[in-house]
Amino acid sequence: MALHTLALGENLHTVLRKTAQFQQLPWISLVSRNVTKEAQHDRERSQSVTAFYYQSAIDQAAAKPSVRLTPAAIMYAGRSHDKSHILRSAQYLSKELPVRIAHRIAGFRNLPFIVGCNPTLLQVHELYIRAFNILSNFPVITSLDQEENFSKTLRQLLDDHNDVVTLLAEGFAQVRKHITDETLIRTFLDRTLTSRLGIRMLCEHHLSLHDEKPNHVGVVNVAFSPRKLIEKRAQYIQSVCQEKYGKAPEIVCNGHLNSTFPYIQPPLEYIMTELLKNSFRATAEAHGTTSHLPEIVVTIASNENDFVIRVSDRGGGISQKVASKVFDYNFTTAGSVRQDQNQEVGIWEGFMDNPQSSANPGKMHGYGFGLPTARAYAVYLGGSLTMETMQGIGSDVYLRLSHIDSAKESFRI
Ligand code: ADP
Ligand code: K
Ligand code: MG
Repeated sequence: MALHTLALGENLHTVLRKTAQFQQLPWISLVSRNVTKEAQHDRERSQSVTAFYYQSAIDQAAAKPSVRLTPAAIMYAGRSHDKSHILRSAQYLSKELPVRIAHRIAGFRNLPFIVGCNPTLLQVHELYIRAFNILSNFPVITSLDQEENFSKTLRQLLDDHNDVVTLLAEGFAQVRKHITDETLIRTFLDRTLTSRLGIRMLCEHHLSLHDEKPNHVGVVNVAFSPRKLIEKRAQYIQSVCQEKYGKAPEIVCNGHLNSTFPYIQPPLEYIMTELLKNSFRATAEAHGTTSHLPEIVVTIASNENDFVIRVSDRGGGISQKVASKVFDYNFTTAGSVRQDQNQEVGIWEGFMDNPQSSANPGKMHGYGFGLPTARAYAVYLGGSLTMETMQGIGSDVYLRLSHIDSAKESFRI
């Protein structure tokens, strides 16, 4: 069957089921591009590729519901000297992760055929199948020795999946021309990115149960200070901005400067980095001829159930034509994405252990993933992200997030 005889609207799954002849098609070999790093992966690979066709284990797992926990449940899960809490956590993850991954694989299979067979997206699809195989074949964990192996496997998988966001950004940039339905992409990416965020938070939480860090219960920083985070990220972005434009605006924080509360810092760090980069870039570009730049003002308000961070810039705002698209994935006014790829999308690299170094080689913009990803994360974390802009003047972005320890039931991870 020739590729051109397929209806473009059909999804990959349907098409693959239709004919086993597909196994001989040359495009399937593209799947291996960059994936097979070592010879030992070969066997896994053939299993993975087989799983594009024979997927009953994945189908069964995908039919199960995911068990999502509140941060409070995660945080206050009893600690015990005999480390049985670590064992329980591993048992939960070894059941839960294959289900979540299977849901994502189902998402890839339901992409329209022309999208799903893009080599870069197939590469990610295969990474998920490989992770599914590794985790669902993992023996039942009953001892701390097994748990240690499981943790090693998790760490390795987290590393293997570091570039997934960059690959998705590249893949979707390549297939955009084939897609007319924006909501299709948005739904897929919102789900895939937030599910990945949840999985990574759970894994990092589990891994960090092994070592005690001051002020932390696993992934939760019990004395999180929004101001400190903002100032730290601003300092980094300032240096990137300085390098790129030869100047950078100052940042001023006001509002509830001294508030601290328990929070899971990494996703907020990602969101704030993206918002600040946008404001720094807009400010530097809107005031191209002057050396003095208007400052960026960040206001913090922390209340009973939620907290709000407003980023306010004088970066010239956004025209009406552009404003309707800024939350679209891959929409950017940065010119050719190839020219200035924004590796910040891979910020989960080194996620948790050293946020300072996790910031990738400095780029101020890139694939147009900053705002949509930040908004998807905010919604996943029980909040919202909105933008008000005054063309010719500047923009205000409001990030609202729920506290994880409020009386109101919070979001689930
Ligand atoms: P990227 O920064 O990679 O272009 P984003 O999703 O972060 O992608 O932003 C999309 C677009 O929205 C930017 O290219 C820019 O045109 C516009 N934008 C975002 N934030 C601001 C801002 N604070 N001021 C002016 N324009 C902005
Ligand atoms: K965008
Ligand atoms: Mg951006």
